This record gives sequence, C-alpha cells and structure tokens, in this order.
Amino acid sequence: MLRRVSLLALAVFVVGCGGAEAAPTTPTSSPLPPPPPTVAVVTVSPTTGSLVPGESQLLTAVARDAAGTAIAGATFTWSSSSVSVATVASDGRATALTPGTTTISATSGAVSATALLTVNEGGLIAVSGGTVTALNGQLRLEIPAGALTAPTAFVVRPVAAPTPNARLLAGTAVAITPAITFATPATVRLRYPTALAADVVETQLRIGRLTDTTWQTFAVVAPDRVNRTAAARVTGTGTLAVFAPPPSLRGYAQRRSFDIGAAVSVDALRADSTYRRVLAEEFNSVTLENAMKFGPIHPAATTYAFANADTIVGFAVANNMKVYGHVLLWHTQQPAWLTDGTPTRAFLLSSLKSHIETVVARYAGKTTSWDVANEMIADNGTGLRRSFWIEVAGADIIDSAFVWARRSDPNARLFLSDYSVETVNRKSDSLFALATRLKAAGVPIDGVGLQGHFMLPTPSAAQLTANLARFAAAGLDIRYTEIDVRLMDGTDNLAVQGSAYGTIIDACLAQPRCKSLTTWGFTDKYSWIPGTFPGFGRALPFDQLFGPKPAYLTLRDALARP
Ligand code: 9MR
Repeated sequence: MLRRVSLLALAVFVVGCGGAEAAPTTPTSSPLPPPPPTVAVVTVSPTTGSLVPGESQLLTAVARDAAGTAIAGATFTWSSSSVSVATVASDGRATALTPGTTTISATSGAVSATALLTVNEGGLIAVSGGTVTALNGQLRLEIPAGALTAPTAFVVRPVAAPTPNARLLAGTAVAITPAITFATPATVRLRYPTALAADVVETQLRIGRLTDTTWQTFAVVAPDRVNRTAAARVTGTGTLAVFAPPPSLRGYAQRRSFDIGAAVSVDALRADSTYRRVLAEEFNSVTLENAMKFGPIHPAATTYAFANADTIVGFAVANNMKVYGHVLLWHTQQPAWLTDGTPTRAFLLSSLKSHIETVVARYAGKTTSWDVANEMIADNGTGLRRSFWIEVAGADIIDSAFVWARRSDPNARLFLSDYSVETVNRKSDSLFALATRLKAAGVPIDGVGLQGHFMLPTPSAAQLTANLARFAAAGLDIRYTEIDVRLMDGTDNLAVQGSAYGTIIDACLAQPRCKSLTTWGFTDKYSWIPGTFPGFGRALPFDQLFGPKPAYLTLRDALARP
C-alpha cells in the first residue's frame, strides 16, 4: 500500500516537471517574491475578556485577504487603550493590572480589530482547605465535604457592590452565591492574585457575611505575606463575601501609620457618590475645606451653623478617617458681625475665645488636630501679617488661641499653618521664628503645617528636606496640609506634575516628624484653583472623571515602598 502511494506521487512529480519545461518563455533572472496579500479584515478572539489583577490571557488575531483567506505569517501590532488597566505584549498576551476596562487592538497593515477587556477586583478563596480555580474572572470554589451543609461547589464571582452596606467595608466584594451555611465554624482562606494586593492584606482585608442587610465581619487571622494568603473563622448562614481592597493610598499609608488626607467640600460630598466612594477608599484623613471656618460655622454672634461640618465629620467617622479641624484664627472668611464697625481688643479676644471653646469642644474626640492659627506671616515674609486680628488685638492673641484650643480638646494636636513656606526662605524664616517663640513660651503648639500650593517648577528635594529638618530639630511636627500643583492650561505636563508630587511626599516620608500629607481637594472636578487662578488647573491627583493621574501613582508608589 505504502509503495503504491509513493509511485503515484513520483508520477505526478514527473508530469509536473515536464509541463514547466514546455513553457513558451523561460525567466532569465529569479522571480520577485509575490507581493504580500493586502489585509482586508482582521479578527481578534476572544472579543471580550474578564480577568482579575495579575491574571493574563492570550488573544489571537487573524488577518484575511479580500477573498477571506487567512494570510499566513501576517504580523500584528498590539496595543492597549489603558495601560494602567492591562498591558498587552507583542504576542497578544494581555496582563491585567488594575480594575477597569481597556480596549486591546491588533493592527495588521492598515486594518485593526479590538477586544474589550474588563479587569475586576477580586481574590481567590478557599474554605477549610478546599480548592479554588480562577479563570477569566470567574472563581470556582470547591468546599470539602463536612465543612458545609450546602452543596459542595459554588461559583464565586466579583461583584461591584452587592448592597450599599458593602461600601462600609473598604474594598470590593467577591461574593459567593447562593447563600451558604456553615454547620460548624469553618476556616475561609484566601489568596490574592497580585503581590500588590498582598501588601495591604494585613491592614485592609475584610471577610464578611451578609445577613439580611448588614455585613457581619470576621477578623482576618494568620495573614501570610509569603504565600499571600489570609484566613478567617466563619460561622452561620448568609452570603459570604471577601472584601479584597484595591491597592489604595489609604491601604499603604495605614501600613506605615501615615495620614494621607484630602480637603473636603461639603457640596461635593452631598451631591456626588463617586466623590464619596473615592474619598473613603483612598484617604484616611479629611480636612474641612470651608465648613469649619469662622464665617461659615459662626454666622451671627450667638448663632452657630454646624450642619455642614457635622456632615463631613459624620462621613469621616463612619469611614474610619481622621478629621483635621481647619481653622480657628485666620484673616479670611470672617463673619460681618465680627469685623464690621470698630471691634476692640477685648471684643476680639472674647469672641475668639467663645468661638474656639464652642467649636473645638463640639468636635472633641472626633478631630485629631486643629489648624489653630493660619497665615499669620506677612506675604513679604517680614514678620506678622498686619491682619485686623493682630492690629486690633495684638500678637499675643495667637498664643491665647492655642491655649484655648488645648483646653477645649486636650487630645487634639495643634498646628500653625502657612503658605509659601515650604523651602528655607524669608517667609519660612518668619514662620520658624514665630513657631519657636511660641514653643519657648510654653504655648501648646505641636507643629507647623506647610500648605504647599505649588506651581511648576516645584522646589527640589534638597530644598524641601532642609526646611523640614529645621522645624523637626526645633521639636515641632511638620505636615504638608494643602498640597496642589497647578498646571497652566494647554500644557501637557502631567508627568512632571507626577514627579513633583513624588518629590514632595518623599521629602515628608524621609523625615520622621512628617507623618501627614493632605491634598487640597483630590479631584480636578472640585478644585479651588481654576476659580482663583484663571488659566491654571489640573492641580490634583485625580482628574475630573476621578481617573488617577500620574500624581496619584507616584503618591501610591511612594507610600507602598517599604
Ligand atoms: O479652598 C478654599 C476655597 O474654597 C475658599 O473659597 C477659600 C476662601 O479663602 O479658601 C480656600 O482654602 C484656603 C485654605 O482655607 C487656607 N489656605 C489657602 C486655601 C486656598 O485659598
């Protein structure tokens, strides 16, 4: 049989050769290779994908000519529309990085095709040694017999927020459906797919069980950084959820006992659920941007308006965030009843005293610190600003403000804050002189707030570090209290801005007495900059759509470093 086939093949070969010899013309030089077929259509498969961070998926592309024939050896250029969500290698392998969606394109010739890739937050989960597999964002949990009264297999999938209550637990739930019953206490063990997420396991991880409308959380035990697992003992019936926090500023800051804060606008907080979500996920402290200022909170001599401040403080407490009180003694945003006419020293002293006693005492136990005196130094840097407080009441009103604040809340850290004082310069020299005078006089001052309203170019690391060092050496804490880096409209310098944010936070992290950085707002959607500096904007780490900018990533990288 074999032999017969070989003979037949030989016969065909001979006939073929003879045909070629009989051709009317014989080429005199070797023929040019045929032109590559024109690509008419590209297809990519699969056209959609769903991964969790750390997973990857191979996409394949095929190019066809106008006749629909696949073109062998066609080459493709791969790209991802959002490289922070997922990257794609030259062989079509997409690797998921952070939650979001991205369009993966394969281009051959002038023709492209795309696949939509969704990256979900999530982790892996196992119960009492059960096995788990993860594929394309679907997690399958095999529960060992005896651990549960329910059937032994469940599909586990990432969900955005099963109930509004889920948001009370930082992170996003990975839920088991349907509800399951643990006949006896069972150990739930989970593993994170990325090293990044593992870094926050110890401080951020939550395991919860949904009963009716409330989440009962279980303490996470035995976190194991090497194997990236953590476990909890779980009992009862309900939908079990694992809250796997996305890597956040807050998660990393918490780990190093650092306060990463944002100034909060009450209007945005009330109106914008994305604002609320990002604020609570990314920050562990808030400063009230306006709601505790003298005019807004004390509009008439005997009237206080606490509602806005209460709203922000309530949000912070509910989300386990620190509250920085801002501000008691300042020359701006004063109520007319205080400044109109010709106030006397006695009137200003008694008004400020009762103001501080009322406001500081009301929030005692909720505020961890206060900006007691703000912007006391003259803009030309030579000594005190000649505000009406100082002109009428005298410089010792500053001393008194600190004393009244300490008496009204003995646990709050008390700060003196100013702007254009971030490097060693004439103004910061005056701030240093004031702060050290107060401290030497026994006034209860704990530190200075360097506001940090910057534009490009920002100071060098050495300039920032030298200034921090002298306040620290004087026994004062230092904070960056109002950071923003404004950009001129029409310029494309987000990367430069990002490294500026990195330099600023690195300077703080390198100084043991600098344990806090607050940005003045956090999204360009609600920043004071465009209204005050026309032609400038984009000063904050999140853009107007709450997308993280390079500045966000440099802050996060800095906080994540050991
Ligand atoms: O961001 C605040 C803005 O909404 C107010 O209109 C303004 C009023 O003066 O105050 C802004 O916040 C300031 C902060 O309280 C003190 N340092 C400078 C800040 C920017 O002006």
